[in-house]
Amino acid sequence: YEFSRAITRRPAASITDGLRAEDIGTPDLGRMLASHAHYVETLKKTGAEVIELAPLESYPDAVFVEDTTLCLPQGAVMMRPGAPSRMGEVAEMEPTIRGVYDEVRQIAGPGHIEGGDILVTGREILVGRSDRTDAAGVTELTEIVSDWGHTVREVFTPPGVLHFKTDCSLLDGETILSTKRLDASGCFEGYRVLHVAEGEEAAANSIRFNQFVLAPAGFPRTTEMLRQNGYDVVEIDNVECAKLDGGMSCLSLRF
Ligand code: CIR
Repeated sequence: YEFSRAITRRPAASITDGLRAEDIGTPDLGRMLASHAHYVETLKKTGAEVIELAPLESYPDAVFVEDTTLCLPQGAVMMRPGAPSRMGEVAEMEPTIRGVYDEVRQIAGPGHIEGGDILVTGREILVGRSDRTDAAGVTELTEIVSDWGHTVREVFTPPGVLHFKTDCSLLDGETILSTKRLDASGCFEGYRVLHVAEGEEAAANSIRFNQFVLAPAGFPRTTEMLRQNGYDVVEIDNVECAKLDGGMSCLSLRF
């Protein structure tokens, strides 16, 4: 959760065509740009360098950069998204990654894996199988990162939940913020787990970035609980990204 850099990409006008499980309204670009600017400014406030990429009209979901790459201290792994419309985002991200990493590996397939399903903790890498991440994708990632000394543990994303990290986030090396439904699967045994408040499940997609926890606004009981536990929470408007099943983690690559 301690990072010196992040990569973000500004939302494009085509965001209105972004993927969504359920149609709860068309995202408003103006409001999304304002929230995105607040998000980027908060990352920068920690002293981190933020590489801000230009909007990509041809990929409506490209603002959700997290799904394209796994950034580790030893190197980066370019993902292979399970959503066909998002496959091309990886090649768009690769030159930026090569500019900051010497070691870049690629999930070659046939499996699929998206960054939103990967949680890197202080001791292991948890990968949630989901509609976007399959067994072959997990196996290929395991082969790559075990070369770098990492252990991968395959876990499962609850049915109807887009990504593993839709329902959890890392608060520090040993502490996870999770929904009760995900924690009930037992995947966080041995960790300290804080639960989001009942009815505030969407607050689980927060991120710890240096001194701050960036959390979606509108979940007051969870925010209060985090503050009581000593976290410095910055609330970011996530109403527009939420229409596309996106949250705090999706909007950046952090390393
Ligand atoms: C998608 O369905 O792929 C996008 N609309 C949302 C991606 C969210 N990404 C993430 O949770 N890492």
